[in-house]
Amino acid sequence: PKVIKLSEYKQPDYLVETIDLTFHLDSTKTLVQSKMTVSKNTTDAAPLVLNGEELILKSVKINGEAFTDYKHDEEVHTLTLNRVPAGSFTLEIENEINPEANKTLDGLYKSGTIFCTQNEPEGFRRITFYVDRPDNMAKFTTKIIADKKLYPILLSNGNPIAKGDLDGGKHFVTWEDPFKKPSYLYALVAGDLGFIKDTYKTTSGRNVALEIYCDKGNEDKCHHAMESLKKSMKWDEDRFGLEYDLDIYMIVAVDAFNMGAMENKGLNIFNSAYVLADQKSATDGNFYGIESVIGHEYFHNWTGNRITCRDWFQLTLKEGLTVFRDQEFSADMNSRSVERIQSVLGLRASQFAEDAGPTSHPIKPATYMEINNFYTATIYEKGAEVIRMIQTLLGVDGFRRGMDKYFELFDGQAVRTEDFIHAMSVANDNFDFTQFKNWYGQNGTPLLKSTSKYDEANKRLTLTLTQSFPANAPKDAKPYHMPVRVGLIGADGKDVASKVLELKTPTQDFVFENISSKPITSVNRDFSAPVKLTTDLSFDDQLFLMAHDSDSFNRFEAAQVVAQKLMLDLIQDAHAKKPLELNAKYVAAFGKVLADTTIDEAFKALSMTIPSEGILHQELAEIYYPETEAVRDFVMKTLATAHQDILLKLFTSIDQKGEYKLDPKAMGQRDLKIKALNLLSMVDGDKYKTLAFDHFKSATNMTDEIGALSVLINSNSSFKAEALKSFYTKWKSETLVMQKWLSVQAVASDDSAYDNILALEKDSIYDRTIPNLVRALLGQFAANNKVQFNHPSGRGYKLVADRMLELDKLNPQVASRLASGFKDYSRIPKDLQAKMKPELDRIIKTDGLSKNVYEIVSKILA
Ligand code: HT7
Ligand code: ZN
Repeated sequence: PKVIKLSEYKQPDYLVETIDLTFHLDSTKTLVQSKMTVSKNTTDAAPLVLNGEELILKSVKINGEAFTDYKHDEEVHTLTLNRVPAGSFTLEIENEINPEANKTLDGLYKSGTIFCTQNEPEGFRRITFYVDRPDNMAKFTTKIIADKKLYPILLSNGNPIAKGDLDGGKHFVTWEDPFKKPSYLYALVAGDLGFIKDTYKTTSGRNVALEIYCDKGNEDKCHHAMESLKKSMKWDEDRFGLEYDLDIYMIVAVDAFNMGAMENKGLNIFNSAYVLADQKSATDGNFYGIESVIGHEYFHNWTGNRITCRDWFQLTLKEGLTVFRDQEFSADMNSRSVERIQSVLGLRASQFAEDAGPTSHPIKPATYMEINNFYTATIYEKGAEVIRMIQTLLGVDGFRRGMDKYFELFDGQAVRTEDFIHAMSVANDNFDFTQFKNWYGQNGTPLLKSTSKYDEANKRLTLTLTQSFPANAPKDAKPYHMPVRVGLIGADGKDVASKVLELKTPTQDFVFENISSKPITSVNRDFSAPVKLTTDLSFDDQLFLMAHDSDSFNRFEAAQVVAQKLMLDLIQDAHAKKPLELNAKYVAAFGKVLADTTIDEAFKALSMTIPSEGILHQELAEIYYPETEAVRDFVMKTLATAHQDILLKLFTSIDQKGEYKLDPKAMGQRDLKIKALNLLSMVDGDKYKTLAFDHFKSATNMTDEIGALSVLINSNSSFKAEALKSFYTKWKSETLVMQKWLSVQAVASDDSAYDNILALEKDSIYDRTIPNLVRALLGQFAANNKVQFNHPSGRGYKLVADRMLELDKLNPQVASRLASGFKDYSRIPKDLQAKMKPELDRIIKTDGLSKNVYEIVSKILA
């Protein structure tokens, strides 16, 4: 496959200024008629090359006359028109598509009975021939013609401007989008949909109609999404002064969807998992996720749609910025400290692993084969951290000035990350971002070391910060400009100093004067820079931070640092077959956190979380899967056995009898109960497993129900089979709940997971054309069932390789994401490598492999 390079960017030779589309919808033979005004954008003698994939070309006309001087190359997916008129001209094309046969879920396809589209990044070329790139911005109108009974609701971007009945039981609706946009933001939906409606009045007094569409019967599950939408609209006005700009905002929920959601102008299309929720069928995590994704897509209206990307190398321009905005929104709507800890845990689990592995890339990559492979944790989550650092350097007000300047300079344009930085700089006295830009072009998680010296005689503390690069960073990597938030804490637990330091050189000393006694340093507070930090703090210093740090992130972090260090040592002991023993001071400190009545429930629940297997694996030169799992189990069992009384008290003292609430306190309480139950279930004997089964049976909400089921499975309880069966009987008609049921079984650590997966694939609730189901079963197995995926027989590798090859023929985006489990290849023990390598070879040698899978697997094998 061809490698696309940022350095070879060239403006389009032709631009489409307007496009009028007419769709004659039919499940297998949809006729698409497009009428465009096109103008030349270069002085070179260039033919007009349009993108087009899986399209049956019917006719071409230029300025109303039949045109035949073209070449349709179906191999390279282009339509080349030679000798087109020199000035502006109209181009009319008719083509046919087959939405029902389109299982890639890109372009126009059917999710059940609903017609819908997904065009980012390059789906529009599967609808009609077009200059399908984001720097081609055009005004769109859409006329949709369809059977009125089957498809009473016909939607597209913008405002409806005409509708009416037609012969043969058909009807039509015409939509006009007044804003110029790239084709990736184009959308169309048709179906017999249920809906809920509301309105929102903007600060300037405009009324906006809000509509959420779903499968009929699910309307009652759309209210949380609607509330989240209204909160998002208000928040963007309050925080960034940004109002919505159309008269109508629509969201459609569909089951067959490749990702979470899509920010099409005025007509968002969502994976139903990020819209539908009620107490009985959705967990607190689902409710939280819906609010955040609804916010994310809404915030794209300004950061992505009004100002879009010049090319796909700029993806983080809209995604990093919009993730930062949705994280800030979630922080304001919920608990800021819990939100920050959750985002950092997510970043470490996925982005740090990605950045250390074979597909490591900077937030602004220089090359790609398949752009769909670059919708990654790096572009999104590390991208958001880079934006957060800009805010930390400029301050919240300075950042807002920069955002205002960004819209003033670039509204309505397709721009680069450099343009964003330029706006931030000019709005802030030309702040110098020259060195900061290194964050955009260098891959690898930076390492930061902190040491300190206290000079008793001069009452001076010197903090030395040293930055360095990981082994996979570019050879000529340059130091980063990073904001490091630091606090100095006195013996009484109070801050004696706190500031943001700007580290620019490899090593820098920062001097604090008038420090009356030796303080404990708290470095990288609030995780101000996305780095791996090591410090000279002792075990006791960390315990002190755990108890006293005024920065909640570092209070949480101290417990993680301590646990991680102990667990990594224990993994080596386990590998050397030495007996395991857990540090008594740590056991006692853990108990103190449990007993501390000043900590709120949500924070306590987070503090009870010990480092995951994935996090521990990142620190191992050679990954020992069974030993890591055994050590985690040992630590949990030891902590639980030592503190069972207080854990039981935590579990029983939280009364859930009252009204079901979704506020941070109630969610924290449910989380704490499940975390306590999970630990208790590790204690020998059946007592607490019975408690878990009772909790499962008496659950009145999904957080408790699936939480308890997961505990029963993880502890391999004798109630497991009965619980799984009753859950299935109760929920088998609800696909979103069945996805949870599949996942808890896919990650089960015992040997049965493999056979269960084979059986579950045959169950009537499973459908391999629905990405959510594939991800719930195979995706969870490959990514999160480390021991069973890496089974010594190699059967886990073979199963996932088989499924990747089968799915690659249907949906390459889903297939390539399944490859993530193979990314540990270079660090697994030799005997496992000998099993994994033939599977990777088999994949890469397959004829007709997609470039999606080829790009990932070739990087793993490189
Ligand atoms: N901007 C969207 C990215 C996207 C996508 C969404 C749904 C299906 C396929 C997709 N490919 C890329 C999602 C977002 O970041 O908001
Ligand atoms: Zn996004």
